[in-house]
Amino acid sequence: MVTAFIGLGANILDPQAQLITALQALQNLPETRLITWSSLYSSRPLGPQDQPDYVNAVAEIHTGLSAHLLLEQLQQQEKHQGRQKLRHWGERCIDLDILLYGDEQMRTDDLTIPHPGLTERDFVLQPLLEIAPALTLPDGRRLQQIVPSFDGALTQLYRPVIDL
Ligand code: ROI
Repeated sequence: MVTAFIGLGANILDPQAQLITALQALQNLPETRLITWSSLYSSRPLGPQDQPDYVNAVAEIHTGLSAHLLLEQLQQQEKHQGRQKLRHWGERCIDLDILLYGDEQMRTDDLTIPHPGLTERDFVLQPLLEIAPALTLPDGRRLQQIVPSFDGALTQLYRPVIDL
């Protein structure tokens, strides 16, 4: 089993409910257990400003799936929840990103791990710090020492109840 961290985001069609549905779905992926999850956070959009604020969270899973199979499963879940590509960096009803997959570093056409936005975006770093404050990245840097370049005025909302 590999410890992986998943970033969740949404800003249309009841974002909080979409994130809770997606957290529940992580628990139901094959060969996968949901270990813990962060609070939901409200954040200003990175990208075009004429879109609603986002709700973001991070989850920790243990999985027997390879990184690519995990990506496939996450994309299937996004589809299931009605994700449509509207515009580049535009609004979305659910976005599920692999942030970290064990200590792997990889770069393929469809998958870069660690996620390039991980160290840049406060809406990823803050929830990740909430659930894994002692985390060290595959390149040896400590999460706590990273200062994000995008600071979207994050507000911590609440930690949802998920039935495991
Ligand atoms: N902005 C915020 N605040 N949160 C997100 O999850 C998010 N996701 C995206 C883009 C459009 C880059 N902006 C975002 O994909």
